[in-house]
Amino acid sequence: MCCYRNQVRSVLAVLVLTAGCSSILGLDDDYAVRTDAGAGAVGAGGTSSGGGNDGGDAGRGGTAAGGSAGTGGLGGSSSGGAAGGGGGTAGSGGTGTVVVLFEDQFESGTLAAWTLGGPGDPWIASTSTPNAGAVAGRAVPTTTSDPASTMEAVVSTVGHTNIRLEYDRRLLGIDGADEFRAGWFNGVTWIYVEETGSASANDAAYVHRAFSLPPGAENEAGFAIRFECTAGAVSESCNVDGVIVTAGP
Ligand SMILES: [Ca+2]
Repeated sequence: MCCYRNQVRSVLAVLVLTAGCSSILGLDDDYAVRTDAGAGAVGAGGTSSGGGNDGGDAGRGGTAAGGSAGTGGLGGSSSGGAAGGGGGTAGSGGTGTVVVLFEDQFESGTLAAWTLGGPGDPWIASTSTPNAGAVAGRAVPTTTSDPASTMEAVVSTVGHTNIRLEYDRRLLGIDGADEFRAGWFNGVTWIYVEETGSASANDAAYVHRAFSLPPGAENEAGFAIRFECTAGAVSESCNVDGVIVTAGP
């Protein structure tokens, strides 16, 4: 009798322990314990209102047979921080403006802006054959020692791009033995945009010339422009007016 009663007590003790401490049975706290209705617990919703966090995981269904799936957690509040501002608009290319780096219309009546060279008679500021205004640059070299008469001007293009050279010229009586040349200096060598070579020229009026110079003309402290005239007769001349060097856009 006593042994039978002891066995009963032992079984009851196990049942009491089992009912009083679920952790002993290894139940995961994340799992909703099956309720009377058999429904899974509701997952916790995201609570952060700062970042609009994702909602909590869906609740897991009860593990016991018959338990239904838990209801998904509520989404986090969307009243969190606003989306970051968009990147600034990229600067546009800018239309830019043309900058005049050098201009001589010769109306001052001098060639102060120029450096003159021989051996021919030098270029002068002359009223005999102007284009715009009353004065132009004019050379009557009276020698065919090439180049006979030169005038050049240094025009720094540092900080500038898209260099352009324009001028008007009128060549009178230039024949095969004569020469007119216009050019620019890239810091190392002269590059000519126009030269008559063995051709003749006898302009009835001024001819406008405009040249967009290559990148070698850009950002060059030693950039310079130059006009050369070579002609033997007193009736032969080179006439230049409206010399302009511009940069950009
Ligand atoms: Ca002029």
